[in-house]
Amino acid sequence: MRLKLLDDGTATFTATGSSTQKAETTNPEIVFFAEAGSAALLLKCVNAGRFTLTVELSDMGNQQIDLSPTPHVAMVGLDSAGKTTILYRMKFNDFLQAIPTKGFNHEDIIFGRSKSISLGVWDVGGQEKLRPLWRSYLRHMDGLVFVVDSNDKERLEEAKVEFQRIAQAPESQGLPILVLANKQDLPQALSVFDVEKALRLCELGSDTMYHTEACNAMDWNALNHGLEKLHEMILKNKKKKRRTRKWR
Ligand SMILES: Nc1nc2c(ncn2[C@@H]2O[C@H](COP(=O)(O)OP(=O)(O)OP(=O)(O)O)[C@@H](O)[C@H]2O)c(=O)[nH]1
Ligand SMILES: [Mg+2]
Repeated sequence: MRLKLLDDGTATFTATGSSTQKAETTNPEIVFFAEAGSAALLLKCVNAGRFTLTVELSDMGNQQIDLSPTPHVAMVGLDSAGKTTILYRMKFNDFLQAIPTKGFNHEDIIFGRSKSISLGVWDVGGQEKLRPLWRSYLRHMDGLVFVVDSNDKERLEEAKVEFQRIAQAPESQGLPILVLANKQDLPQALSVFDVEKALRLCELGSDTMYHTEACNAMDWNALNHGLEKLHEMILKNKKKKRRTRKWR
């Protein structure tokens, strides 16, 4: 089985007895592997558009490389926090009046200063009866977005309980977290500092990467900045995981 990196940033890999498959790669280490001429690759699994390769390298042991074209994140938070409005702002660059989400919405969004970053976003309904389902969405995710209505002081305690519950769930361990302190356009909105304090972000384990962004659902620049930070953390996390595996 061989992996070949093409000029357009995609990679082809050929499995014995199967046709050539093509996957986008944003993984800089693939360049390294290809340049190192290490072509002993085993296609481990291909499911739901996700590609994982096990790479056998004589000097480094086995490594798994995620060739998924797009990292995936779950976006949760109390009902009416603004999740769906944010999702459609980033997807369609427009304001769409959302109705309460009964299940989930899924969109791939493209952002970044040069519109070069893509992220699959799973926006899960926040009504009380739907919250027990949040955890099940986290299983194959690369990150977590928690949206808070910064103006809704009465429900901040409830937001904290739900935030801590999802952040402490086994499925979230190690996932980078982006907190969107939404609805900053409203006059009573709490600052990032107060939102972080209210959610007790300081109680997250020292190995959990997180970032809080003040935004409103129409503020493309703030949303873009927050999502860029999340994307950076996801890439860092993937690198860290690979390094840990390497030394095991
Ligand atoms: N003023 C203001 N209103 C917002 C903002 N973001 C969302 N809203 C409004 O808040 C309401 C709820 O927004 P949704 O996007 O449906 O909230 P949600 O988090 O998806 O809610 P569920 O689907 O029930 O979990 C809508 O009326 C939005 O227009 C914001 O930044 N500022
Ligand atoms: Mg919604």
